Amino acid sequence: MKVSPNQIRADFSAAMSAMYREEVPAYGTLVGIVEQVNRGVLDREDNALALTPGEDTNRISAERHGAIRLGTAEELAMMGRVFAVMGMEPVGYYDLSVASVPVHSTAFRPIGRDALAENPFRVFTSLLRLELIKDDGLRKKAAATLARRQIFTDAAIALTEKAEAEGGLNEADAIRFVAEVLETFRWHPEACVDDTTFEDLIAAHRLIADVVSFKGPHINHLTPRTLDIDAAQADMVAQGLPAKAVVEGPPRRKCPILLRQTAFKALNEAIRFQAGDGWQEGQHTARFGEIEQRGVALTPKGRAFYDQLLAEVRADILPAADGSNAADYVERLEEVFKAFPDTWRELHDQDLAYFKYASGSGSAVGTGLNALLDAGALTISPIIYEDFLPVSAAGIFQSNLGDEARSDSQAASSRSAFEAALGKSVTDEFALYEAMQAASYTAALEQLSTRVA
Ligand code: OOG
Ligand code: NI
Repeated sequence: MKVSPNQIRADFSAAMSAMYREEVPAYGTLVGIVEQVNRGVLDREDNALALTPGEDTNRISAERHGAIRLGTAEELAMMGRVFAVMGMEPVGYYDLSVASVPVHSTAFRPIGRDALAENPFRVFTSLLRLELIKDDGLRKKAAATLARRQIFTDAAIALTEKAEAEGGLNEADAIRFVAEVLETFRWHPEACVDDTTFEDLIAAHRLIADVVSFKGPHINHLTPRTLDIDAAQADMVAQGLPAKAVVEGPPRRKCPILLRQTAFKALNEAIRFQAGDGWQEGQHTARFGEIEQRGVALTPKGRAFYDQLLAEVRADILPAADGSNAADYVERLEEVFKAFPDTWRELHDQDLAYFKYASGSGSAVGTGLNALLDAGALTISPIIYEDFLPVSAAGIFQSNLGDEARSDSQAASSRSAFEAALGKSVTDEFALYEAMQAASYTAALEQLSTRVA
């Protein structure tokens, strides 16, 4: 009997969470905060979030995303095959070079409605763009260092090949697969470059040093999903976690849209460089903690409106790294976003967001979608946004790279190069939400017509 990819993903997500709790104890504190806040929200009677009972609520306690940064095309292609065994496909293309971060990225995640409901684990996966290192010598050295490493265990590769050949894994192999793949994400304090090279890489970009200098692409954060990020952020501060100054993304609203995120800053960690026969001590900031609140997925029209309003805010005021203008930034954000409708019906009727339809208890009077919704014959609930936001991601990257403003590494977006490295194309996230909405509509109408008949 084969284990379902959904089950392997759930097991892997749980194993990763357990490992990261040991590696970064503050992550455990975050999980505790989020669990408590979520219980409070779910106990409230009003269900203002319009969560679909069961489907949206069951997954929350196990929901999280992680992030890794890979060094080469070969690493990305193999990672894609490993994730596929767990039912995770590349969705979306994120070009971070526009924010002076020398990577481009995708999110590996489940795509079907049932798969998401079972376990929505996702991994934001970045590929270093070595071509953005200006210094010839350093670029070659970085490439040579990366070419020497093997980030997957032999067994992880063999089991991935077996799953591909046989259409899945049996239980013993699935357990082994989870343990072997976990090794790729583990932290190793031993650098695989000397301290001078490390300093040169840091000078080129801290992110480049993080990717090139270690044995593998250590998981750099794991993010539980909270249903009230402002409450969770306040608890973070109260418990002494070094929280980021502002929450990234849209402001607080009655009907949450897209994604709001905040993080605590990366820890200073002891690392070691090989020096002669012994080791030399060093320091690195790599790993941090993050929480997120997810809202409704926006249509292309809604997303364009969101991007426009956010750009308007950021043209006026940019959040300072030290948090000194945080209150002003939030005030401006809230003011500008008043233009964005804040009821589920308006978001639906104006085609700004995606919804799941279900048949309701009202009797069907009249025809047409709006009449059916008005009568309560059809009901809507938000389709949760499962993806990421490039401006927010850039803010998260930067808050963990020492907040250096860099404007010297901009480069043209290169989606086709990314897909060539991956070995397949990335799925368009809008098409997925659209299909989910359409399927729910058809099913709800069918249910309604059998009831009327
Ligand atoms: C990834 C940052 C992006 C998010 O939640 O937007 C991200 C990284 O730092 O490698 O995880
Ligand atoms: Ni993240």
